[in-house]
Amino acid sequence: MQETAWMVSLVLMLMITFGVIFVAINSHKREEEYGPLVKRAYGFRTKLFWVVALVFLPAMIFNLMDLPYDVSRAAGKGSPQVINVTGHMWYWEMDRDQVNAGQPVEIHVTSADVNHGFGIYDTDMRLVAQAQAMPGYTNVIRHTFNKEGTYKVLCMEYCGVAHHNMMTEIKVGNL
Ligand SMILES: [Cu+2]
Repeated sequence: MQETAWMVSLVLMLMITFGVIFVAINSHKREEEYGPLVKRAYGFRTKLFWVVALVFLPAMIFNLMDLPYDVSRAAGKGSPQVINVTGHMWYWEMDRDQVNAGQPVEIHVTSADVNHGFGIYDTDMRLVAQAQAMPGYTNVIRHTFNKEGTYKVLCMEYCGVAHHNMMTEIKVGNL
């Protein structure tokens, strides 16, 4: 089996080598023949460039306008409500757990030990926002809670035996 594989690779290597030598020898022989062809290809390339530029540039700008970052920042009258979160094995430490509905919230998520996943679920247990809780790094969630209620926070990354106990709540209401 190994012998066969070796023979096949040897044959392929030889074929590639001969191919490279053939191209190298012939490369400067027929410059005149290729001249018009090259010109045509370059012309096509220029046209293609403009088609791509004219189609994709507006499409890209249109798509970038949909990014939520600017909207969430502009929506806030004044400063956002900041929650600082640290994930521990196996609990969440939050410096506040009540926020106003309809007002932007900025959640700074980090971890004191291993990676955790900070996931926020609404009253129907649908995921509304999430970020990785990483040691030595702070991820920021920008979210505006429009519906009042008690939102559940669950750990979204398995982090040890009591991972399932990493639950807390965020109360969204009218303060
Ligand atoms: Cu966890």
